[in-house]
Amino acid sequence: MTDLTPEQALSRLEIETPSWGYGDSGTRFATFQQPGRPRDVFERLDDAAEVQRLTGTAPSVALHFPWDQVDDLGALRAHAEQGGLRIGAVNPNLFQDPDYKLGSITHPDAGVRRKATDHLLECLKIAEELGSTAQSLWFADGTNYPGQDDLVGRRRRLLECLGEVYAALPEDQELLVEYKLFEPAFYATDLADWGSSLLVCQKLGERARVLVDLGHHAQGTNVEQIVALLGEEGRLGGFHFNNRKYADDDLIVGSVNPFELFLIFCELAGSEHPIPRLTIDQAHNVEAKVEAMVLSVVNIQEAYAKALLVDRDALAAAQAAGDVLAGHSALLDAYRTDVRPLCAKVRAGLGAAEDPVAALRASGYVEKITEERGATAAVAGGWGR
Ligand code: LRH
Ligand code: MN
Repeated sequence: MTDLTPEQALSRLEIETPSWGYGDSGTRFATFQQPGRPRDVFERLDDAAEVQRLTGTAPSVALHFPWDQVDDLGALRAHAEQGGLRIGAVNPNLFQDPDYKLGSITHPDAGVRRKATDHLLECLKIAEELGSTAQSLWFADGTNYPGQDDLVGRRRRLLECLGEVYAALPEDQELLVEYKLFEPAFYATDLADWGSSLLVCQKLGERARVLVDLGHHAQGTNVEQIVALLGEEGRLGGFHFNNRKYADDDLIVGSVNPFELFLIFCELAGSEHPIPRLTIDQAHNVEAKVEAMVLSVVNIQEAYAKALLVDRDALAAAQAAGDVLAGHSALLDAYRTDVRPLCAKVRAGLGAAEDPVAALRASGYVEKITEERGATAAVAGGWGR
């Protein structure tokens, strides 16, 4: 619970955009390239800097390795800082190398586990050079058929590898452990739900916390309740914001279920704990990528603004009195408030645009990068590149 005014709290909101959200992305069916797409991580940072310029609320960028690998990490860090950005969470990639078909840190073969662990240890060093303070870990590890592997054996291998990584974790870094119900594994995913991640974090140590990706739950899951529970345990490390109608659709946050997003921010705004890392994790397969990211930041700002307007005293009184609908209405009143003027005022106060989407369209930025970068590459780059 903050004693800041909604305006003050909103002006302190910081959202992390994903480098891979600016690059090519698609489904198993196709990757459609967009004119003006960034050709390397430096241009992905340029697009992120434009989102920060327009919204004033997106000062950091999450990176993915090796998708964002460069020879000179110092030059990458400097390029980010020149754009008014800092490097956010480092995301190791243990889901594309053919060696990881049957798993990475859970793989039956010790040599493959060694290779996976070495990549995680390398990412600790990469983060140090980039000034990043978080390792954001997602493992595609899982099986497709009963009997394919020993589920307990995989668990022990996972804990052994992560134990080595946690022991090497620099003081200023934390581990964020993401879970996902399924895909690419379709029988058993080794980190399938919040409980599975929480148990791992509790075994590792205080600087290991759970990351909640909004697209990683079974249909009907009450995500805001998971947020409340993990927050109460002091183990809510961060979010991957996006939205879905069916599975891990990675659509624009707030575009399918804005009320759920509002309820998640009600839990965050009502918590004694500071707001955790707020990262967007989306794939803009058909929509304009830079505008999609700008709209996503605006949707998160508005959800938080509405949550900050909840009359907490009225809510608490209704809940204490068992007045069910008075409690519900206390949330509805805030949710139904038009917070666009408040958010516009806060953005203007930060030197950003009152209406970032309109400002982007009027800026000619997309036309400029399309001119500079050319229409599309000969061959689709595939995810994140
Ligand atoms: C997995 C995931 C993970 C990222 C990837 C791009 O579905 O959410 O967070 O590494 O998307
Ligand atoms: Mn994610």
